[in-house]
Parts: sequence; C-alpha cells; structure tokens
Amino acid sequence: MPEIVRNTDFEARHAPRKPTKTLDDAKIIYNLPFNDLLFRAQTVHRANFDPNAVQMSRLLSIKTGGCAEDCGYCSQSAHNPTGLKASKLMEVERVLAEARKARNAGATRYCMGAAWRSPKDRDLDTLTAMVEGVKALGMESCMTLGMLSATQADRLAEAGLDYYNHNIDTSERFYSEIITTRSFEDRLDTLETVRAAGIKVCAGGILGMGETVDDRISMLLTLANLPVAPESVPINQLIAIPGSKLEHAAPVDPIDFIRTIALARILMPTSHLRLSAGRTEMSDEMQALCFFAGANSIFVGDTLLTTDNPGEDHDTALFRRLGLSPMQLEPTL
Ligand code: SAM
Ligand code: DTB
Ligand code: SF4
Repeated sequence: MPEIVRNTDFEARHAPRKPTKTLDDAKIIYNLPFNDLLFRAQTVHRANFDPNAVQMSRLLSIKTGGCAEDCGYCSQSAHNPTGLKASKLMEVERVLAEARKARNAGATRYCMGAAWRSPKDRDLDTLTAMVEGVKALGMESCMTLGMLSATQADRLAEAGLDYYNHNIDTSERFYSEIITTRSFEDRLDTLETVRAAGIKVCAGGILGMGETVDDRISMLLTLANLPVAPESVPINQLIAIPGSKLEHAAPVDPIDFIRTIALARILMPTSHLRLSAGRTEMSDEMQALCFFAGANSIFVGDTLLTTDNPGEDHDTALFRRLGLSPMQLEPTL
C-alpha cells in the first residue's frame, strides 16, 4: 500500500508566499474601468495558460437528494420542498459506464457528487472503487461528498483521487444567511484536511444568492489567501430552483459576473477557473467575455447534478466560433 504523503506542512512552508491581498486592494482592482480590468486579467491569464485551451470536466450525481443540510440554493436539501426524488449511492459499474461515455465525448476529468453532509465510513469501499475505475479509464477523478475526516481523505488519496471539490459558497459574513447546519469554519477545516491528504483542492462559490459585491470579493480573497490557493476554482451562477429558499433571488448583473471572474484570475493566476453552473442562462457573448477574463474550465454534457447544462452540440459550436480547444491532460511519467 503506498505511503500517504501529508503535504500541508511541506506546501505551506515551501510554496512561494504571495503577498496577502486586502479587501481594499481587491476592490480597487475590481472597480477598474472594465477594459482595463479585462486587459489585466487576460495578461495574467496568458502568462500562465494557453489562452485558447479550456479544461473539460463531466459531472455525475452518484447519490441524489434527501440531504440533511439546509443549503438555501440546493435542489437536494431535505429542507427545500423541491419535489426531487432521493436515491441511494449508485453502483460502481453504472458510474464507470457513465464515465466511459464522458471520456469518449472528450471530458478529461470525471467529478462525482453526493448529496451528503459527509460520507459514512461504510461507503468508502464503494467510493474508492469508483476513483480507481475512473483513473483506469485515463481520466482525472474528482469527488464532492461533503465534510471529510482525515481518515476518509487519506483513503480517497490512497485510491488516487486527484481533486476534492468543497465550496465555501460565499463570504464568511453572508454564509449563515444561506446555510445554518454547518459553518464557514467547517468548510475551511475540510479544505485543510483535503490538502493535508495530498489531494488537489477544488473550491469556489456561487454568485446571485443576494450577496453584495463585497461578499463576492471577500469570498475570492478567502480562497486566494489560503496557505496554498485551490488548484481549481468553480464560479457558479445560482440556478434558482423552484421550491428552494432562493427561488426568487435576483439574477446577477452579467458585467458584475465577468468582473468577478477577472478578479479571480488576477488573485489566483495559476488556478483553473471554472465557469461552472448557470451557463444555460448565459449568452454565448457573456461566456466569451468570461473566457477572455480568464475562465478556462467548464462542465460539459447536458446535465450537471440535477439541472441542465448547455450540452455537447452547443458547446462544440461555441468552441468553434471562439477558436477554443479542449485542454489536454499533462502526460504522467
Ligand atoms: N454535498 C456536497 C457539498 O455540499 O459539499 C457536494 C455537492 S454540492 C451540490 C456542490 C456544490 O454545488 C455546492 O457547494 C454549490 O456551490 C453548488 N450548487 C449546488 N446547487 C446549486 C445551484 N442551484 N446553483 C448553483 N450552484 C449550486
Ligand atoms: C460546483 O462548484 N458546481 C457543481 C460541482 N461543483 C459539484 C455543482 C453544480 C450544481 C448545480 C445544481 C444542480 O445541478 O443540482
Ligand atoms: Fe446537501 Fe451539498 Fe446540497 Fe448542501 S449543497 S444541501 S450539503 S447536497
């Protein structure tokens, strides 16, 4: 059995420390004239990535609905009367059959999500078999299962899990307006546990839940100022779910959304920035500006967890119009 390398101490001590940005610094950047902000974000983007390559992930809900947490935005919370039917953890073979289809359609990362506060230890054998199966298909693996204990994180790392998604969702100030069954601190603790297990971190949030612009900037600062910034940062636009607490939340101004992407790119120059949920509500022109502002990852396929996504035909046409191409996986040694 390979030894687990706990890399928190190592990374925290040896990663080049970037100067910590304050809310005031970040607000000045956010409020630059739009063209100046986008030029700056695109310059940072080009210095770190191929500007025309977009990472493609595919998402699957491996355990849907009936979740004990009260996240106000979520179709899967038992506290939100959304009418969603709950189901049990999927069988490994079914998950791998879906992963194979995703790989054949061009996705390089397979993300498996479960509607849990945290996994039960008895589910770990099934979860690790899923990770091993996805890896055997030559894809990167990602899971999002809620809060993890150190032992659970170590087991997933041992199975070869590449990424763990755990969003902070919003600012520390606004968090309790959206979720009361766990705290912002709980989220940060799990991120630390994941990092300590040597799994890459995927952490981001949602725009459009009634938060202020300062809340959005503060959320990005929390991520950027972690000892090591997340390798992957999903920025979701709220999908307003009928029956959820946030059903009637006011939509985000698209220019504010693009500014937030640009600021994320400037604050986290080397992170993959995912234009995540909400693309069905975005025009092609808005998505083009998000890519220009530094977004370089998307979910592909016609579903997310429980909601719709643009689908292959639309994205293929969009990529062709914009001259974008799928980002290839780095060859492993
Ligand atoms: N239960 C796990 C957890 O909460 O960490 C994993 C699954 S959860 C659905 C993953 C993330 O999806 C949430 O943290 C949230 O950021 C995002 N999400 C869920 N519902 C959403 C919605 N209606 N609109 C936009 N993003 C959403
Ligand atoms: C993330 O930030 N967005 C994804 C993934 N991580 C797990 C989830 C989006 C969910 C959108 C609502 C749904 O499909 O239920
Ligand atoms: Fe449960 Fe995750 Fe949805 Fe919250 S976001 S209700 S934890 S599935």
